[in-house]
Amino acid sequence: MSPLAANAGRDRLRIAIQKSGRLADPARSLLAACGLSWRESRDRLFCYGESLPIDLLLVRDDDIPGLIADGVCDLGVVGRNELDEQAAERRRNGLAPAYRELRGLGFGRCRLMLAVPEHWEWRDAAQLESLRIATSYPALVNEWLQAQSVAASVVELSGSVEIAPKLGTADLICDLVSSGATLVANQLKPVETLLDSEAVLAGPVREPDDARAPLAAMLLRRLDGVLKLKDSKVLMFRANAEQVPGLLRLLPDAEPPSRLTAGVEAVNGAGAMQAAAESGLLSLQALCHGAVTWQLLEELERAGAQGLMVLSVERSLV
Ligand code: PRT
Ligand code: ZN
Repeated sequence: MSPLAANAGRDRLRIAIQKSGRLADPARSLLAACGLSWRESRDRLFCYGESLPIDLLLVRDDDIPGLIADGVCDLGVVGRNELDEQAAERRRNGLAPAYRELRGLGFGRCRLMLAVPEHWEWRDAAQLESLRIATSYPALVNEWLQAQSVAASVVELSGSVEIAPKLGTADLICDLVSSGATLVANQLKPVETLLDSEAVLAGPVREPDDARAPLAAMLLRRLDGVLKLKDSKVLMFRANAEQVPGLLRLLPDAEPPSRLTAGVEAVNGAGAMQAAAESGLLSLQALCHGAVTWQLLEELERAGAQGLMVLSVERSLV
């Protein structure tokens, strides 16, 4: 489909996500947390957006960068590894960039790593001269080799990369690693990281200038709210003004002190606030990113905090 045909008269936003695989469920959950809902189609390739004019296209992850480049989709959720590989491939073919990463989404984390047989003594990339590297990411590996000024040959494989050294089709590999168990099972060890990857939201280099633009902006704003609050908690407590600096030092992951506000919005009720005001205590709240453990609460209590309460954050536009 030509980009023009794909784009003509579209007033609904279309997002490509993986149909099945590692990124499929988390991508859906994340979009649902942004307030999107869909009517499932029978063929399960296209889901019509019900709550908002935002539809889903369910595809293979490898197809997502191309669908964005062709204007068939406006956004896509795809691994950075896949996006960067196809971008490197475009560069190799002298094509202009066609998509860009808009947000890291914090799931599907893995690393593209060079791995060598366990018994090798690894020093540096110069060792790779004239060797064969099996990978499903030839463009990224070639760019990396070039940056290292090393001439090695890249053997492209679409799957089962890690058995290539055993089969004798390559000397080492470059593949995605998450737990590292697959490498261990194949007597390989990771030695260099070429890319830190996670699922990303990708979009075209040129944004649409029609009804899809405000939809995309709204989605990004909601997404930022969801991502920011993913592991966040509101911590509420009371303390004397002079104890506040010491308490803040115990909350390194909290929003800056300016966000720690006195009184007014406290949810522990007017009665408690009144009592706090009368006793000369401040009612305080801090938005904390990261774990708020029992141990932290106990330390805060020892440092003078009273009436500690930890609350989940449902939604926020910040
Ligand atoms: O059908 P479709 O083409 O859509 O799916 P796919 O089979 O190409 O992709 P899928 O679902 O396997 O992976 C989708 C994306 O998940 C990848 O592009 C990465 O961005 C991300 N991801 C995260 C991973 C891994 N972790 C991962 N561990 N993708 C693949 N692996 C493989 C890796 O290649 C190796 O074979 O898992 C094995 C290693 O795992 P560990 O835990 O033993 O290190
Ligand atoms: Zn794939």
